[in-house]
Amino acid sequence: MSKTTINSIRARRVWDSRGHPTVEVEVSTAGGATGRAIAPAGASTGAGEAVDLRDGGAAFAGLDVQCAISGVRERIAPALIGMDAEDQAAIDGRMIEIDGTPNMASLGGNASIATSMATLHCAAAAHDLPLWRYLAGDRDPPHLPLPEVQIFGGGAHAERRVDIQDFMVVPVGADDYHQALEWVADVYRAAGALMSESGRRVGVADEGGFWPVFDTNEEAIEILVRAIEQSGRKPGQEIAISLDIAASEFNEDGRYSLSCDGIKLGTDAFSELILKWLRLYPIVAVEDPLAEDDLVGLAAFTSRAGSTVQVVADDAAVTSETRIRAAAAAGACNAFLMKPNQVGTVTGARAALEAAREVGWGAIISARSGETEDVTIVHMAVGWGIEQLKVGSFARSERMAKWNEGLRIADVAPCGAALPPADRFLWSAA
Ligand code: 2PG
Ligand code: MG
Repeated sequence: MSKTTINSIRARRVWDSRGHPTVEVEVSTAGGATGRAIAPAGASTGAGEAVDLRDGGAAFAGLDVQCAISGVRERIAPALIGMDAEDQAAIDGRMIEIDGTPNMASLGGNASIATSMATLHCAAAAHDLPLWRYLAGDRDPPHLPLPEVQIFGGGAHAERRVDIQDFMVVPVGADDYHQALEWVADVYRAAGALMSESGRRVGVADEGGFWPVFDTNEEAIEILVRAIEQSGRKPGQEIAISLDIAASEFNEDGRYSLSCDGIKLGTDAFSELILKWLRLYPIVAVEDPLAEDDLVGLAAFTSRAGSTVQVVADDAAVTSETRIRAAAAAGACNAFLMKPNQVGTVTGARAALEAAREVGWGAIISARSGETEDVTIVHMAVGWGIEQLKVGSFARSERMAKWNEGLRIADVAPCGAALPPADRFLWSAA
């Protein structure tokens, strides 16, 4: 038995930012190292994601996770105890084997990702290293990630007050991570003031963005531009806009039903509408602009917008290496949203990142709408040199924990608060 041999795995129920149950796992080694991680949960989930295993039944609207926790205790722990915490691929491979389904339907992706990330933390702790440093290995991390921050939340995160899910800002002109967050704080405050002045401030959506009461989807974009201006920054040059359309949420049989605008559009007309927004507003990224399974539509959209705008596959890629390769081969999208729990293991997430790099795609690591104090993704962003980070808005502790973790890393990492060079981003070619 070596120092890094796993000798205990504990699982427990904790609660997420929506007050829903979720899975926390703690992995310990013979040498006394411990790592802990918590599974996040989505609301607008892609059909191809690893299964988020819930109990069903009466308790907590069916969302309890006792079955996922029993799976960790009774099936995962006996199989992983005795294995080496450093051998992440073997740990993750063993869980996939025990699960026996293509999408973690039996153990639950929530059980597996919490175990997988806890093992990763444990291995870093065994080396007495912060996780970002353990992940970076021999080379120094090149930079901190450029933040992508939600200002208005809509779609499935705000009772569909507007159809578009995330109205976000990207501080493209910021000198470093500190300035990026300072600018975002100013925009968030300015947006809140604008909402109050116009009597539209009714609270915040699931990820801390203002809960919008807009007459049309486009009005939310207009007000976002105004908020950027009022914060004293130049829209486009200093702070740009990014939209997560999450189009699968309001698509039925190829028709997009924009209830806020009172219109139903086919694929071509809906694509044209988004392309018009790209012309009118300083938008640098669009996520899931069309339904997740419409590779043909996404390819046509990408061929028109993709030379200067990020076309981001979230539901369309679900952090799957295979789906990324298939989408890239079809010419659909040019970046992916990396959510480790979509694929259920750290190894799977890493494989998706490598596939994206091979096909020349950008990568944005992302939190989920249901989050906790877990900050693993920030360490992955820095350690793996991922260019962008999306964790919802600039409010609420489950979000701020992640932005703040970036500040702590910037304080000690050799890259300091440096952001990726502007020419790493498509929009700098505009
Ligand atoms: C998304 C995420 C975060 P959810 O769609 O990108 O905004 O939402 O976690 O609900 O899938
Ligand atoms: Mg999304």
